[in-house]
Amino acid sequence: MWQEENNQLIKTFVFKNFIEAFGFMTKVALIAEKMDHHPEWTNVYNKVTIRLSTHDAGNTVTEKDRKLAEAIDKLLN
Ligand code: H2B
Repeated sequence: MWQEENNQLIKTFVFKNFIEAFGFMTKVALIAEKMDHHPEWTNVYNKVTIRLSTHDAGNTVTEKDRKLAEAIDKLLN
């Protein structure tokens, strides 16, 4: 579940290993570029934490963040 806190949508994804996590990040990167909407994220080995907010809207959560969150979730089903 994406949690909304401090004007960000936040979710942590856990994978088997680093290469699975990085593969996921690669797919997210292509989607983000296509949507011209980019994540703030951290990766530690098999975990990827994504934080979404819209910088152009003063770092608030907008429809763009919700759309990107939905597109990211779809990668995993
Ligand atoms: N990503 C995010 N997360 N927020 C933005 O406001 C944003 C972005 N703006 N990616 C886009 C790029 C903008 O800077 C470019 C010029 O379209």
